[in-house]
This record gives sequence, C-alpha cells and structure tokens, in this order.
Amino acid sequence: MEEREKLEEQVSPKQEYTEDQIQVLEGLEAVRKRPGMYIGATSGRGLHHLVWEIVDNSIDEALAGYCDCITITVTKENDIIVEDNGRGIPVGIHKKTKVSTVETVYTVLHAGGKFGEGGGYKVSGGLHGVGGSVVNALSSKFEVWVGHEGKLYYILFTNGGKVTKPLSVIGDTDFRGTKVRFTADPTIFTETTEYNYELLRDRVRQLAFLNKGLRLILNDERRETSESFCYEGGLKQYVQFLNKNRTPVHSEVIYVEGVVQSPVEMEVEIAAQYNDSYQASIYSFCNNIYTQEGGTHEEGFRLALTRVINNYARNKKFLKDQDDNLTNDDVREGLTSVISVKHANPQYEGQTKTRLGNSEIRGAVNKIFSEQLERFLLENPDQAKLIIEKCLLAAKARVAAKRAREAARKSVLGLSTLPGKLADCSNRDPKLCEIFIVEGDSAGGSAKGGRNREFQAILPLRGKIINVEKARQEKVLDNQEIGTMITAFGTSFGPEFDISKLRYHKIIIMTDADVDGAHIQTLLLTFFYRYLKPLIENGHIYIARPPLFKVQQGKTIEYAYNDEEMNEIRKRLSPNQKVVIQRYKGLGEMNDVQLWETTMDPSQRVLKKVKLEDAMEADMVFDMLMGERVEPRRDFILTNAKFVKNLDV
Ligand code: 1YM
Repeated sequence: MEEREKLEEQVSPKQEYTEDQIQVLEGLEAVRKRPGMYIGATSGRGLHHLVWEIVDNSIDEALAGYCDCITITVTKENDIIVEDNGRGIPVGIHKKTKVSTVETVYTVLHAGGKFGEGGGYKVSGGLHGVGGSVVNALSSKFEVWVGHEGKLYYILFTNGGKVTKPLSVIGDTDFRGTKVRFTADPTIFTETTEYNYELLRDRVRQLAFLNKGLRLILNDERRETSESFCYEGGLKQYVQFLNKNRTPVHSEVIYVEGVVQSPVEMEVEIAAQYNDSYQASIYSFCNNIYTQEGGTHEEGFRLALTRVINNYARNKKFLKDQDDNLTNDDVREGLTSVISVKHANPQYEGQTKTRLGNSEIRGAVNKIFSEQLERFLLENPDQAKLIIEKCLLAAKARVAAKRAREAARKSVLGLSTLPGKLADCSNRDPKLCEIFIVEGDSAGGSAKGGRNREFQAILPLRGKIINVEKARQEKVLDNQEIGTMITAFGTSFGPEFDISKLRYHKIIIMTDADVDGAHIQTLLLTFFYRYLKPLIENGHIYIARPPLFKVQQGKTIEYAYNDEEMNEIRKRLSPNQKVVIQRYKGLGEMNDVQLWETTMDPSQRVLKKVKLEDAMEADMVFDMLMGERVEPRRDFILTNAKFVKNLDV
C-alpha cells in the first residue's frame, strides 16, 4: 500500500481558498503559535501526546466495535505510524467544509467525532480531546492512508497542516482501515523529537489491559523490536500484572463488570485482589484516561467495598456485636485494584483536571460493585475468609499504629528541637530556603562545606531509609531517618500534616549518580508519595543532578553530566595537550567547591522537579526493587533510573 504515485481520481474538488479554509489555516496556525495550550507542553511529554491523540481515534473505533487491532510503529527517523483495521475515516466530501472528511478531521480543530457520519462516538479518550488536527498542525509531514471498499486513498499535509496532495485514490488494496504517519515538527519540539520506548510501551500495555480483547502491537525500528499486547481477561490480568511481585492473600481476583443505563449509559469494570503489602494501590480510569486525583468512581467503589465487607463480616460472625465496623482504611490495606469506567460526557475537576466529577458515576459503580462483590464473597467462602481476616488484621494494626503515633509525637517527632545531624540555614523565610537530603556522611561533609549557609540546609542520611511499602506505619515512624526528615521539614504528617509549617520550599534529593543512588531516590520518593504527598503536589520536591565526569586540560576544568556532553567537551579541547578525565563514582569524591559549582549553585545546577506521576511510578515499581532476586532488580534499576533523567518526559 505504499504506491503513492498513481493519481487515479481526484476525490477533492480543486482547492481554492474559501472562507472556511482560511479559518482552518488560522486555526492550525493558532495551535502552532501556542502549542502548550493544546498539548500541555512541547517537551518530551508533549511529543508523546501526539502519539496518543492519533491512537485515541483508533481506540474509539475499537470501542465502537469496528476494530480489533492497532499497530504503532516508531521508525528509524523517529516518525510515528499508527494503523488500525477499522472502517477507515470517511472519504466522501464533507457537507460543511466542502472538502474530504479525512481532510476535515485533520484540519478542523475539535472535529473529532462531531463529523461522524453515523452520529459520532459514544466515548472519546483523547487526553485533551483535541484530536488529530492538532497533531497535524504540529507535524512537518503528515500522511493518511484509508483503505475503503478495495480502494486505497491518500492525503499528504506538510508544514503544519497545509494540504499538499488532497485526498485521492492511489490504487487498489486489501487493506481496510486507517493509517497515519507523521513527523513531529522539530521547530516546535525543540527539546527532543526522540520517542522513549518504555514510555510508549507502558501506555500501550495499559491500553491493552483497559480494552480487553483489543490487540495493540508496538514496533520500534530503531531497536528492531516488536511487542504485541492483548488481554482477554482485561483488568483481571492488569491486577495480576500489578501484583506479580507481591504475594496475593487469596488466589481468585475479584472481577466485576456491568452497564448501567440510567440516567445515561455507563460501563463499569473493576478488578481487585488483596496482597501482603500494607498499602493500597488503587488506580482508576475514565475513558482510558488515568484519573490521578480519583473522583466519583473511586468514591462509589470505596462506599461499596466498606459496606459489603462489613455486612459480610457481621453476617458470618467475623465481627462480633461489640466490635466496631472496619474502616475504609482497614478494607483497603494491601488492596490492588483497577477501576475503569466509560462515560459519554465525563466532567473532570481538580488541580490537574484528573478528578472525575460526574455524580451519577458514584451510584453506578456503587451498585455494580456492591452486587457483584457480595455475590463473589457468598460464592467463594474460602476466598472471603482470607479477605476478611486480612481486613481484621489491618484494623488491629490501625489501633496499634495510633498508639505508636501518639508515642512518636511525644518522642522524636514531638521534639521542638531540630535534629542534630541537620546543618540548618540562617534565613527563616521558607520561600527562599532549601534543604538538601544527602546520602552518606562524606557527601554530607562536602555539602556542608560547599553550601551557601544563608539559605541552604543539609541533612545527611545514614544508609538507606526504610521501605515504606513493606512496613506498617508504626515501624515507619520508628525509623530514625524518617523521623529526622519530618522534624526538619516542620510539617508533621498524617492528619496533622500542615503545609504552612514547611520550613523549606525546595527539598532537594542529592544522591550519587549510580544504581544505589537511584535506589535511594526511589525509596525517598515512595516515602514522600505515601506520607507527605502534598509536598509533591505542590512542587516542593526536587532531584539534584550531579555531574558524571570532570574533564581537565591544564587549568581549564569542565563538568559533563552524561557521555555525550563529555565527548563534546573533548572535541572542543586542544588536541595537543593532555586531557584528564575523572569519572565521579560518588558525591563524596567532589570537594566542597566542586560540589557547590556543579550541583548546588542555583545559577549553575540542574534540578529536576518531581511530578506526582514520577513518584507514583516509583511507588508502583517499588516491590520489584525490593524483591529478593538481585538480578532483575539490578536491570530494573538501571533501566528505570532513567525515570529520573526523563522526569520531563
Ligand atoms: C490511525 C488513526 O483515525 N481511525 C478511524 C477514525 C475514524 C473512523 C474510523 C470512523 C468513525 C466514524 C465513522 C464515526 C474517524 N472518523 C471521523 C469522522 N485511526 C483512525 N477509524 N466511520 C469511520 O465516528 O461515525 C473522525 S475519526 F468524523 F470522520 F467520522
């Protein structure tokens, strides 16, 4: 289907600039002027959005029941090709725009399903709902092939959506569906136009879990790999995947699905399984979009879970008359769950517009999950027994933890004096102050020597901090390093957390640039995520990036933060004089002045702000890091330490 030459039939009438088309060009130009408004950013993150905008159209076609396979290819040149076996975008002339519907879809902003000939889609998954035209506007080349009734149609846009070859038939074909190929415009995506394989793979796999039976294939011609994802079990397999490094408390995954018709049609799918961790891992989605801030679907789930488990526990006499009910937290401990709803008109709220707001969804999820969870417990008494016992244990632990917290407040955390290891700064305005969390005493020493003591505080950590995933709250709070951090930050934690008491507006994690450093970062991020989440949400957590090499020639010293930079520096230096390259194995190898110059000086350093997704990712992958088997752990850290490098992706 690559034979583009033959122009058999002009489908589109001769192009002349009508009022409509001028508007179209102005629309696409607006996208190019302010891309951030449409795709959030022009960083790596924005670049990847382009892929999902196109894939979303294919997913919609799958949701409508016409497509069961979607292939995504990253070419050697970092072009993206998305192909599906759906009906193909309609090829006829569009009534309003007077040009082909294919052209309309990719040139009219927000065209999407509104132009559908059969009434558009039920649900649409696009993150920003902006659709293909935005991708076209931000591409230097954008091509579409549609296979329809034996004919292959082709249209070419260049230069941000300018029609260069209008839609025409270029030959016969067996292909049925839509194929899009685009080149992200390097003048817009100035940071990078290189796709991150892991990022694509994770989302593609997630989409496969969320849309059971749909096959998604990811090819990467750069690395010559192809991975295919298709899960007949849908969310049930997703939960098993999430739990694969944990020990399940019961063998059977709770799996629920249903449709509610009133007041509007809503689809609900939920899977859940308890495991030996002490934390809840509950992920919710609406129309395939991750709802990070939760919302009404999670509320409906929580209501149902707590009520049904309590009822069952009472009826079966696990709870005696004098016993208190299990709390929301008791029934969530160690629960891994994925909640997915599909709704034609989702309302998003919250700081990042990722909290689902539709109140009718609360009722729908509550109803479907209540009925089917109750049935599951009654039909599987052995599974039910294991679940209830786990919840009862959590309740006992909760009471113990409360006592421990009270004791902790009275001891370490309650002390108004700051921890002895902390080298505090002299300024008292938190907005100006920073605290460096430094691994190891020797690095701590250099940091103390190098810092600007007016606004930079140093807190050295001795060894590794406790894994908060694997320990109950009372143990976590008992941990010296954790206690010291909380006291130094000044915010307290849990119900007493108070961000207005934060003593430093920048909390900077500074570790070695190696596997252990990445590991400590992960531990810290997980701790912040689980215990001090608002610090991440409000953008107070940062990661420092120390250099990897010192390149010296005579008196000139330069620092390189990766291999490429090092090679560039070498090229710049004179070939006649000796070059000394030192690879830093740890922060401790730098003296005070070097550490200040390379990593701490606000006018020179590179800081990465931690986003909630990064911390969540750290949290999700955590068990693997902590697993008993060393080898996968090592590999994993090495690949995923990248998440630190790619925080902006
Ligand atoms: C690789 C990207 O865009 N597939 C795709 C898009 C559409 C259809 C099928 C489709 C939808 C409808 C009817 C309908 C789109 N059509 C439109 C519009 N893959 C990809 N596959 N027939 C075909 O919604 O009724 C927009 S997207 F508006 F033209 F109908």
